[in-house]
Amino acid sequence: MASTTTAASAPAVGPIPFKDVSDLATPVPAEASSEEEHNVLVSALPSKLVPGTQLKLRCYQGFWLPERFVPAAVGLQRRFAPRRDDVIIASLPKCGTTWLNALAFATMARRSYYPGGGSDHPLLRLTPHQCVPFLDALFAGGREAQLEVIPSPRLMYTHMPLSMLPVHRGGYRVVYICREPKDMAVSLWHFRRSAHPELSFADTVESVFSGGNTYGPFWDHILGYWRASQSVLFLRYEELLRDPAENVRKLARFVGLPFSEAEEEAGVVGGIVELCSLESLRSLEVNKRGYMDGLNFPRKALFRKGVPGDWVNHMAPEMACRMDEIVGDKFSGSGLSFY
Ligand code: PAP
Repeated sequence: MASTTTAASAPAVGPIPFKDVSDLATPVPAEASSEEEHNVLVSALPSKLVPGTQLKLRCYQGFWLPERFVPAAVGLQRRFAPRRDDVIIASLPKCGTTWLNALAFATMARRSYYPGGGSDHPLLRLTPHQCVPFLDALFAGGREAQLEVIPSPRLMYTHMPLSMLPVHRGGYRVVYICREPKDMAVSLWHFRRSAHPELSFADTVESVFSGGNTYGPFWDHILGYWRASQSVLFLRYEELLRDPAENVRKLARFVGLPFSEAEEEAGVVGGIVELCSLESLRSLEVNKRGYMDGLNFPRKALFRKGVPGDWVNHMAPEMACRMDEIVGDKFSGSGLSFY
């Protein structure tokens, strides 16, 4: 990965909204032998269901991945060919991915798409997730060739742990976002409930804090990126809420596209923050209606409350205390804390 001090050269034409180009490359059918290999590999791994859902997880190299994404992890490790100016957003689900995708897209694409009022910005007609390709789904679905048609610099996102990315084939930049774990669990429960209304809150929280939830254990996921934070830009959802403009500037510097004085004076940073605010995204038709691509979750479930500390409205003090003890124990000595 690139160091935080490396500056990228002037941008080419990317990133462009992925949805606008994703039909240009046809899927490459997996070879029968490699598909068979994958099936054997996947079926040999420990498995379990996410409580209250039919989503099967498999434990691959220490992480509980959705079953269909295990071949994606293998594909990412073996075949993903990052470009030097790639930017990858990484996160656990419900830690601010949608917001960061929007902010990073608006920041990196600002010379093609002006983020100010009255513009026809792609984020006004597409969801943030439609603008930024999801590596896990592309590699799981044999659609990775679609990444080749995107002009540089590419912006992509993943929920995979750092160990599933081809770190030795370096040169690209990784931006990670983490969130206070109790709030992450609360957000996850609300999101899943939009498709599974009977889902138990206690079961969801227990599964998150036992380490067995999607892409978990969460502590290993977070610590993997935290320990690499010399080269990874490590952001926190709560910090983004506290000072979005400063975090956008930090992001722009990290991807080698710092804001010029003229841009600062023209209020470009404020324009990006406003365009990507929860209120703004939530009010758009494209984010209000329909379902997430390929999933049975309504898009609007991604835009809920967006506040720190919502766990207090859901967890009894004893439960919160127990979860804090787990977090204290798992992050002890790491230099990372959530309080
Ligand atoms: P994903 O990983 O499945 O894409 P993600 O976007 O990380 O989900 O999580 C959704 C959370 O981010 C929601 O938090 P909540 O349930 O606690 O409310 C959602 O409200 C919040 N969120 C989405 N967009 C924004 C935004 N523009 N600003 C602040 N928070 C946001």
